[in-house]
Amino acid sequence: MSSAHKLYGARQTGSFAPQALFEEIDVPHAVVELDLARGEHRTAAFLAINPLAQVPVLVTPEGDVITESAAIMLHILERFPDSGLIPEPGSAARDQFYRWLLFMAVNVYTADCRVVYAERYTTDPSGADAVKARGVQDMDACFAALDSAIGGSSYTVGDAYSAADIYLFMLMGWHPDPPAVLARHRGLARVRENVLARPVIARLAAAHGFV
Ligand SMILES: N[C@@H](CCC(=O)N[C@@H](CS)C(=O)NCC(=O)O)C(=O)O
Repeated sequence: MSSAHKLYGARQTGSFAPQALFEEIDVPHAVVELDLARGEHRTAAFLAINPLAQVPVLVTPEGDVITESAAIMLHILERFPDSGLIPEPGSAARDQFYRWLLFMAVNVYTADCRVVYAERYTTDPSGADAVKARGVQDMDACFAALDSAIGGSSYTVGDAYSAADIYLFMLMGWHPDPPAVLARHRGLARVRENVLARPVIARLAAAHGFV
């Protein structure tokens, strides 16, 4: 049993958000970086941890395995309640935090999976291009909804920086054409700029190749 949280991840993947959250709140953690291109997420050792062959995976100090990027974010926020990166329990802002974090995980992340892994989402050997095109359209529609919810605010949930902003920053980086998204959506561009102004994020975003 290890004494620190262990995060299995890979460059430019969903492990960025929990890694950035750990670093923002200065919690000791170990990152095990896998090379997905070399199939390191399909080894027997990793499949024993996550049979889905996906990152991110968090192993808690107690040895419990948590998959699903949003669940990992929520685990960290609950375990470290002084993080300041989630609105107060019971507040209307907390509801909006859950709303948009889950919206992103359920809709934007999966749309991106259809873009990146299009061939997995069709039984038609020639259908991948259409799946990918629809995935991009769906990402665009989701980003428009997020931008509209942000309006003139500084962050995803009002004017307070939260873990939802880290997650949104990551998803914006996955779009095939981020500059086009940012040009269309001033709210998203503002949030991205505010998130990138944070030294921890700027450093990690560069390491992951997001900037
Ligand atoms: N629903 C999962 C999705 C995880 C996921 O799709 N991870 C990708 C990287 S972003 C992955 O591991 N891809 C490797 C593969 O599927 O072969 C989450 O939110 O954590």
